[in-house]
Amino acid sequence: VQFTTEDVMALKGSTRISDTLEYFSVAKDRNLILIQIESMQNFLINLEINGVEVTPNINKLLGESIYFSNVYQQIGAGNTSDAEFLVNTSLYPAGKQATSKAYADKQFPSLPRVMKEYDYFTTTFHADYITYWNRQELYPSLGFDKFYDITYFGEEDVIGFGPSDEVLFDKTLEALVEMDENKQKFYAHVLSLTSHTPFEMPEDKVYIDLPEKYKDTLVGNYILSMNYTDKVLGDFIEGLKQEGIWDNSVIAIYGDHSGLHGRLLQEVDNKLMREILGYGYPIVDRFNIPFIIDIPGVTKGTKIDRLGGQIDIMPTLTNLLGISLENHIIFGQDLLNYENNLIGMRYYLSTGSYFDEDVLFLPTTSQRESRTYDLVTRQLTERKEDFNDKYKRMIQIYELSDDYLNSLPSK
Ligand code: GP9
Repeated sequence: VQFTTEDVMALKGSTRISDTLEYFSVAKDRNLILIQIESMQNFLINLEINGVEVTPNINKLLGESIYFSNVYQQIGAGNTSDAEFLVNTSLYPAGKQATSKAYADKQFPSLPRVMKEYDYFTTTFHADYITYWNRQELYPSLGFDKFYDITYFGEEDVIGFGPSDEVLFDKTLEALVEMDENKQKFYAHVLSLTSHTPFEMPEDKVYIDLPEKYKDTLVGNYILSMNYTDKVLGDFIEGLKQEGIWDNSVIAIYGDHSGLHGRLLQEVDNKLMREILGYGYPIVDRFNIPFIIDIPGVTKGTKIDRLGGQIDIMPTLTNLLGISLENHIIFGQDLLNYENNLIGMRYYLSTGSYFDEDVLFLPTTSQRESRTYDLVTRQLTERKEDFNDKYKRMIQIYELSDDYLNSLPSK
């Protein structure tokens, strides 16, 4: 293709924060454990209901992590699998079709591939069948050395879609210990599953009491399932510490996409969300996911409100690991060193919708006039300035990403 990452940066208008590259290589040669939490939205972070924390273990990590609070999902029709694609390539997903199907035959320049150049062993862990979302094609496209699916995790303790997150984290830990004992540094992408809609938890896996009004509501069930996942994640973290892996790793956590959306929400759910947020439940909050990086002994509790998307996760992590993406075409940026981001969405919003540092902009379609949401108040605004310049640049960015994907060689 006839363009470079710099051209993409110019279209976004993004700029370097300072002359020095902050945090470069601070986690050199550490393992990378990248945890994708099913359906996790940002409003859960530090949320208390009747004085009880919903995600106490993740909240505890914040005290020693960099927490990006203004990051958004960017998936298309491929949902969870598109999130996997985004964070492993820093490219835009296909949109109307799952990327794992639309580009099934392609070989992507990717995080696993570049990490292999630095002698990492690259693995991905998901407790479902590999065939769901065509992952038997996606994982070779991404270049993982090894995948672990339900055939490794077994069929005990099934909740909803598959083996519970407890089984996922326990057996993932076993595999990581083995790699560590073999003195093999690794990149492990770990995908949780239990907190998948409809979020119905068996009674013996409910660990907090919610007020009566949450009983049998979607919001209530969502909160209970996220609390469960947080609990077993806490056990996984303890296990990593006991096995001596924790201090020699980078642990990053993010959400793949929203859990509470659309027709699933009843009136009672919207009322509960209004109580939780202190305002109605706008689409800005629906798409807002957490992104947290803990480098034990290095990072300190820092909250960063700079705008980001799932597309930025790969370049942010490679900077920390001292891995160069110099010859890569990427559409994201290192969130610790660049600002003035432009984050695109399509499929769940009309193509060309974007987040910039101030607003979420949705262009005019055949059905609706354009709309603008303020990222601070989260509310619809009456702002009338011309949003078309960024909208046009966003469309151009999608064209470049699609062209690039089409130009890639087959596996
Ligand atoms: C399926 C699981 C859930 O394997 O990852 O996918 P989703 O329905 O959330 O896209």
